[in-house]
Amino acid sequence: MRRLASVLLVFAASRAAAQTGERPCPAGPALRASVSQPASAASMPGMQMTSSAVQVDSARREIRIVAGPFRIAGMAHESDDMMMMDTPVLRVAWPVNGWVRGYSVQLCDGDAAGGTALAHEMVHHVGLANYSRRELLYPMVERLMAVGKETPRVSLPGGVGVPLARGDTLGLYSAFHDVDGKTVERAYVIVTLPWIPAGHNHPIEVMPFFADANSVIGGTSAWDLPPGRSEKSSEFTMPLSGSILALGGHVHDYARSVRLEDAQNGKVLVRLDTKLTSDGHLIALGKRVFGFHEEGLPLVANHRYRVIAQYDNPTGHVLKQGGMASMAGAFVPDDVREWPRLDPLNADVKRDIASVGSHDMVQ
Ligand SMILES: [Cu+2]
Repeated sequence: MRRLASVLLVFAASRAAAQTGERPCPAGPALRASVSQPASAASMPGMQMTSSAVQVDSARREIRIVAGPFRIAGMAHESDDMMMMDTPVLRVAWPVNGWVRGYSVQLCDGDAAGGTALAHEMVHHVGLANYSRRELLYPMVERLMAVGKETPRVSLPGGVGVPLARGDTLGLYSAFHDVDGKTVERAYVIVTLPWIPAGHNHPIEVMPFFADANSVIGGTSAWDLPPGRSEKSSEFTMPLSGSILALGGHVHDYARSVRLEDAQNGKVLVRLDTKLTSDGHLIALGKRVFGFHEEGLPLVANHRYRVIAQYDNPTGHVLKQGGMASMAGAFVPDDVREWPRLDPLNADVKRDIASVGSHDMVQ
């Protein structure tokens, strides 16, 4: 439960919006045929291995990643606790030069004769890591986009895109759970990424921004939440200058706010407040859009900043791993060539790569 895996989740579209324009699921046989089997499966007749395929739809300007089959086992639910099934990370080579401007996820039944969508509630989260680029602030691979059941689609404003190059390596990770105890033998995930091809109008180039109040590489960034009022903060130094165009975040129950401060003079730059139930459970965390076609919030190279979370735990006892807080959004670097390089030999980066998918989740 590390973080809000996607950064661009701040632009997550509503469920209603996500349903319009969605393409129907392909029929089961077409789905099964679209994902070729890895060579290792040949030695096991009748056995189907989970794999993935990338399709380029130039007419619609969409890249589709099809992955499967996944078996989603029905479980007897004795409590509300969700039994989650994590899938292995599937590596995918990005096929085109250009900019990604959104992300949506469908779950389809590979055993249906016709095209049949499975309940979106079965998707706990589906995300993409980018092994070819570093996070801005941490020695970690970029978490490009992710969605969960509450947010089936991410959509950037028109004329805005995240750059990806042909040959970039992405990792698809996901987690599912059953609905009503029913087992699905062969589910397929289709991730659709609308893209702006290189050579067309150059969009405003945005990059994911992520800052954690308790950054832990390769493990969970949750902490044990003490009773009463408390704060958790961590500082970072900007590696390059640029501006934040939009900022959201992720917190847990009993959080009051998360804010970004100038660590050198204590000035509050952005503060996101929570909406809580009367007993302190999280309803929503605010977000802030500075605007895409106007000035964003400037952050300056080599300057120190701080992320601070405020909590008020009314339960009277320590909540194990109860605290979590991060801010995530879209960032425009002044000069993208100054983006910090990913060093695959760095111990932190190695630890992070080994943990992709296991601590990333949307909720
Ligand atoms: Cu969390």
